[in-house]
Amino acid sequence: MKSLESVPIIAYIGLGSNLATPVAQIRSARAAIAAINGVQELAFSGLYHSLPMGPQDQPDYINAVMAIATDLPPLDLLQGLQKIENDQGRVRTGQHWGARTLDLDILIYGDQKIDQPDLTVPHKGLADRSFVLYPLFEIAPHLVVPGKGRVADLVAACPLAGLKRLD
Ligand code: ROI
Repeated sequence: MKSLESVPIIAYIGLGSNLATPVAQIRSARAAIAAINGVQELAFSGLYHSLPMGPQDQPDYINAVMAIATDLPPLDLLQGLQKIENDQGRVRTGQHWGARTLDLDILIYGDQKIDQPDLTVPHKGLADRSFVLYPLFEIAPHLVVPGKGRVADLVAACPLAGLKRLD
């Protein structure tokens, strides 16, 4: 019998960038995520243009959401994503909610709730971020977010806040 260890988990990754040609950052991150050992791309949302949440003296963002199947444990997946952020030139200035070349967040990891110093899943800000919910709804309209309810209901309760899908 197949061991449960080897059954892949479906996870959702949030991608965001507002520096150094954001559209190119997101496209190259998509390819890099799909190339991680133990990760398979399942779906990728459209690209969305969004106004900065947090300090307003920074450029607008490009956001997207990617669905993957993975047999990596969550912290290994996180490590793979952080390596991609660093490889694409992310500089950690220490400024809270400042501009970034690339931000990769594990939004959802199967049906798991994870509360660790380096990782909270589902992502804390998920329910009030239009730039996460709308692309997530686009690729997973029937999804139930562990502990937060149906993505369709979360989207219905979340104003667009200037979010626009690019063609
Ligand atoms: N604002 C937008 N629009 N998109 C993001 O990806 C994003 N990421 C962040 C903060 C600084 C909170 N603001 C954002 O980390």
